[in-house]
Amino acid sequence: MTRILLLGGTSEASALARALAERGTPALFSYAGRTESPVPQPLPMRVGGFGGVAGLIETLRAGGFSHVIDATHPFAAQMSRHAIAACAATGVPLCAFERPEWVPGAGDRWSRVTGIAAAAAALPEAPARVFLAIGKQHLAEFAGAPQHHYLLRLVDPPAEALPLPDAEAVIARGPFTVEGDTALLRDHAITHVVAKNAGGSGAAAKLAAARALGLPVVMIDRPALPPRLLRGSVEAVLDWLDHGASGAKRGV
Ligand code: 3Y8
Ligand code: NAP
Repeated sequence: MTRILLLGGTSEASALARALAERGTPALFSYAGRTESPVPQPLPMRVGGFGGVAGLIETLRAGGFSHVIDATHPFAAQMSRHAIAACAATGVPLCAFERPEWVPGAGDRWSRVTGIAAAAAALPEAPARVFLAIGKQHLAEFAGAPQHHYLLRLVDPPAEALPLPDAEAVIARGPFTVEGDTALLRDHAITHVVAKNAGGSGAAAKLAAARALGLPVVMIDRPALPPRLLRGSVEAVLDWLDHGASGAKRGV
């Protein structure tokens, strides 16, 4: 009996949810509960952590799940590591659904760094005006560079004071447009953009805007993950479900 646990929270997960709902494949869509009102899905949803690897193992067993699809964000590394461990422990086949990383093109002025703390160190000493488009979970890592003016983009209004002395937040949920992001960077006289190498289209607008305005981008590389079976499109994931998963062993 097929029953899928879909670890979501990205555009890819939402696209896959639509495809599974259209086919009538039994599936449960899982959000971490990071935002106040996540986008509804055409599948039954659960919101909140599982309680670590042990909690996820318990969920897999109690829920009778036949497959796990990890369609979380490339920077949701802990969730992905937990999925690898729990699927290894239970023998439930796992497939990661991930978009390719962005690569610089003509006109891009990227400096690539490893880890979010390194992004703060990559900014100039002299005060700059920085578009910090990495969400809210890692802002404290920029507290060591208080001389800059920071423009933040958050999904929900910040619940407590921002950990940066000179910061303002725009509240918006992507996907974003090149026109909108170009106007945003220009209106705020931004001199530097900091971004995670998320890949996909939902967060790419700011890179095209930075290119159009000739702005430097500090690009944070993705965290490394253990090897796992990976697909890059809804069709390829569905093909795995239909043909590959039965005999699939964990790993690539
Ligand atoms: C809770 C679900 C869909 C999914 C939309 C994608 C596109 C818009 C772009 C910028 C970058 C950022 C951030 C971003 C994008 C999509 C996608 C994507 C980046 C929602 C969502 C959840 C989250 C969590 C949130 C993080 C934050 C990261 C904002 C929903 C809207 C910066 C990542 O306030 C917080 O604590 C926010 C936390 C994790 C990164 C961070 O560390 O702060 N996403 N984003 C998911 C859950 O609870 O499980 O609320 O509806 C989903 C989307 N965010 O179906 O259309 O797929 O990438 N999300 C980054 O890429 O850098 C914004 O501003 O340019
Ligand atoms: P993370 O650091 O990898 O995970 C931290 C903990 O959050 C996990 O151990 C798990 O808690 C819980 N969790 C994460 N994703 C979950 C999911 N889909 N369903 C249930 N529990 C989940 O995760 P994150 O980076 O905070 O990302 C959280 C969510 O936001 C994910 O759905 C991700 O796809 C989405 N998102 C993240 C980013 C980003 O930049 N990180 C960008 C866009 C969207 P337990 O240990 O209790 O099980």
